[in-house]
Amino acid sequence: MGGAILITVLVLILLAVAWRRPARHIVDERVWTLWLGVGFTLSVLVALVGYGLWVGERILWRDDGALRVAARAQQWGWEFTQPGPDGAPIVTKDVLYVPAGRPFDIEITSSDVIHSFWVPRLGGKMDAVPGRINVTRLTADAPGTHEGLCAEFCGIGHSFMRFDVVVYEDGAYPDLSLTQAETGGQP
Ligand SMILES: [Cu+2]
Repeated sequence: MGGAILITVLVLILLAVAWRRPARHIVDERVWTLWLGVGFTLSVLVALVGYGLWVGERILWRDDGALRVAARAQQWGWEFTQPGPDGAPIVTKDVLYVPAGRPFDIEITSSDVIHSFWVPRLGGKMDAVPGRINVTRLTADAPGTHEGLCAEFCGIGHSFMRFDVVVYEDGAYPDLSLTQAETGGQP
């Protein structure tokens, strides 16, 4: 947004200058073409592509022993498998528990139609496709609760297909008493 405003204002200023300028040429057009047309555009593009690669690299999973959790979508809810209070995996409905400050890989799949896993505050949106496991890496920096939702229209209950990501202080597992949790799931 900031960059877009900056460029828009710059273009408007140049337009105003051009409008008021007498017919004689103060600056050679080649300077404008070279520095603004090519130089400016290329540097913005290189910066954006560099940033995109850096961000993209961060959400790729790697085999480095990071925490692994699983999300299974079905019309119209989410089932999460994650480590429980004693480390053994537990399965929960519509709530995912993850520790703060540690990257975790999430295996996303679906039992019926295509859904999409999205937690806007954590970034990274990934499709949940039946018969396929898509893995993405996310990190929650601080404890708190983030809203998540299905981002792919999947039927009449799609808009209710929401969930919470509860981020807890690493080592201090939150109270599960309000959650429907069952033990014994496979991560
Ligand atoms: Cu949906």
